[in-house]
Amino acid sequence: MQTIYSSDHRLHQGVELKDGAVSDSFEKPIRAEIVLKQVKAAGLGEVVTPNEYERASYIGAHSGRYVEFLASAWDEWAATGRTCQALPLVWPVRGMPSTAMPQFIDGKLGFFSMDAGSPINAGTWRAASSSANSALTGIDLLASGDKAAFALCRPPGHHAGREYMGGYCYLNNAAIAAQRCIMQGAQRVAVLDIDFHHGNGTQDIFYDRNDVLFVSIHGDPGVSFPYFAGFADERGIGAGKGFNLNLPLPKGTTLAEYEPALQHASAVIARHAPDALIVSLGVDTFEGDPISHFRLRTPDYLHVGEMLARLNLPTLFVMEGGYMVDEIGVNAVNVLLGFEGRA
Ligand code: B3N
Ligand code: ZN
Repeated sequence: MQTIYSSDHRLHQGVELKDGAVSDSFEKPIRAEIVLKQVKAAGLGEVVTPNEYERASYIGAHSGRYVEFLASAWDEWAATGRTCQALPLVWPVRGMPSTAMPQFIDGKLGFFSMDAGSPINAGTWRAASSSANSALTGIDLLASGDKAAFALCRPPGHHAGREYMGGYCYLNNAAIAAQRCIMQGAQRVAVLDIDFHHGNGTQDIFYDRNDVLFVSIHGDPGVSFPYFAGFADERGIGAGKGFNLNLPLPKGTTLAEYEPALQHASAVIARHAPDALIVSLGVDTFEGDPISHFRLRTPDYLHVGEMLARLNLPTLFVMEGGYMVDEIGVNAVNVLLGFEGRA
């Protein structure tokens, strides 16, 4: 399969709060470089750069005003004379009377975010839009007849909701891809999220829709980020009722517990009979991941890929998390090799 990759991701390096101090984020440029190196070492297939797309291509998954905010946030922040990364400080939590979008950048940062995990710097928009363009290019490859494609997206996307950034995410690459698929005439799409963290952003975007099924296998949000979404009783709303499935698993989950959940997810996806499958591929389910709590091992990822191949659907893999940088490449590429029957 082809890999879509843009070196623009290097323009973005975030910071985050760790134990009360600000330091470089776990989500760093070397992650994508290590995955790319392994794609080449394994001979997965051609590596191509993403096509350019209009900003309007992100609308549908996101609101117009959120996309405009992201595109202009750095300039608005820099216009105040600050050169540090732009971070939110105030959020509109329960009970606050105003739901209006603030006029000033400091207010907008809180209005359009779920946490302080997605700082904005001079290169963030370029990196985030190139990342989304990689996912869009992947959908176009499927539309032209490719059986599978790998969008090596960075920054990741699955925590970004219709109108918010968070958890290292800005544009929801998988959701933007799913929306394009529908716009191109697909009747039904499925998004399967196998990152350790619940894809709250993707859930948010499709929660009231029955054309895009969202299934997520993730760490129990009672004890893991994002804490406020990802519980089993979140099944969708209105027309979307029954088209959202969360399969939270406990800390310490190994392949023995993971496999039945993936089988269940696969059966539900097969029943939806989608025209395409989009896999939010996070490998922070790995036993050595520094911020996650599952215990999958490197060979397990081959098996995960084999199981996904049994769905026999045009499939776009979209890179999400994974922070054990030495192993992120081999683990991610193992899913793809397993999918291609090259285990
Ligand atoms: O959850 C965390 C976190 C957990 C453990 C940590 N240790 C043990 C150093 C540090 C941080 N942080 C909140 C931000 C997590 C964002 C997750 C992004 C992701 O991979 N999504 O799929
Ligand atoms: Zn994750």
